[in-house]
Amino acid sequence: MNLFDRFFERKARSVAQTSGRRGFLKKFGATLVGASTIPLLPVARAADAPVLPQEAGDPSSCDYWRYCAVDGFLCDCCGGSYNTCPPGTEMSPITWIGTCRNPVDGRNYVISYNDCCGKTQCGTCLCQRDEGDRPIYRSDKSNDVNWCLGATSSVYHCSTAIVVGIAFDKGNGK
Ligand code: ABN
Repeated sequence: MNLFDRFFERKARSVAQTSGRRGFLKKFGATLVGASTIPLLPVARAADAPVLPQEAGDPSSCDYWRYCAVDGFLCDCCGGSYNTCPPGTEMSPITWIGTCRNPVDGRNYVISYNDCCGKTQCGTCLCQRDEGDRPIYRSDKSNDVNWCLGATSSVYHCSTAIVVGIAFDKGNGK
């Protein structure tokens, strides 16, 4: 008998000596029940839920909380809304990102200021709050950029303000 056979024979005898059929079924059943609970554990499920902050304020006013770092014409005044482009325009795939405090729940949200492109500039509701903006020579930190340069048409029309997540402060997890 080779080593392999002897090893399994010994294991089988040891299992037979230490457990009866009932014991085996009990352990097997417990394993099945335990395994079935694994998908119920709270594994990052919250990350998939959309972030929908409670709203207050007027999205066609420059004072609206989402616009804290915007530089552009508000799409809400141009036939679109704070998070959609007006008909006939295309949303830029590259954007300027800001962090704004929602006055309703006191939390900070990450806002993406996607430009809408393909029509000449809207011309109403110019809003320049510029929080976190740096001079254009720091191009990585400047919002004074036409993000339509990354779209099919480079013609800028207006800017949206889309919540893309909650901003957590370093350290306290809030
Ligand atoms: N992102 C708004 C914008 C567009 C064109 C030029 C400057 C700023």
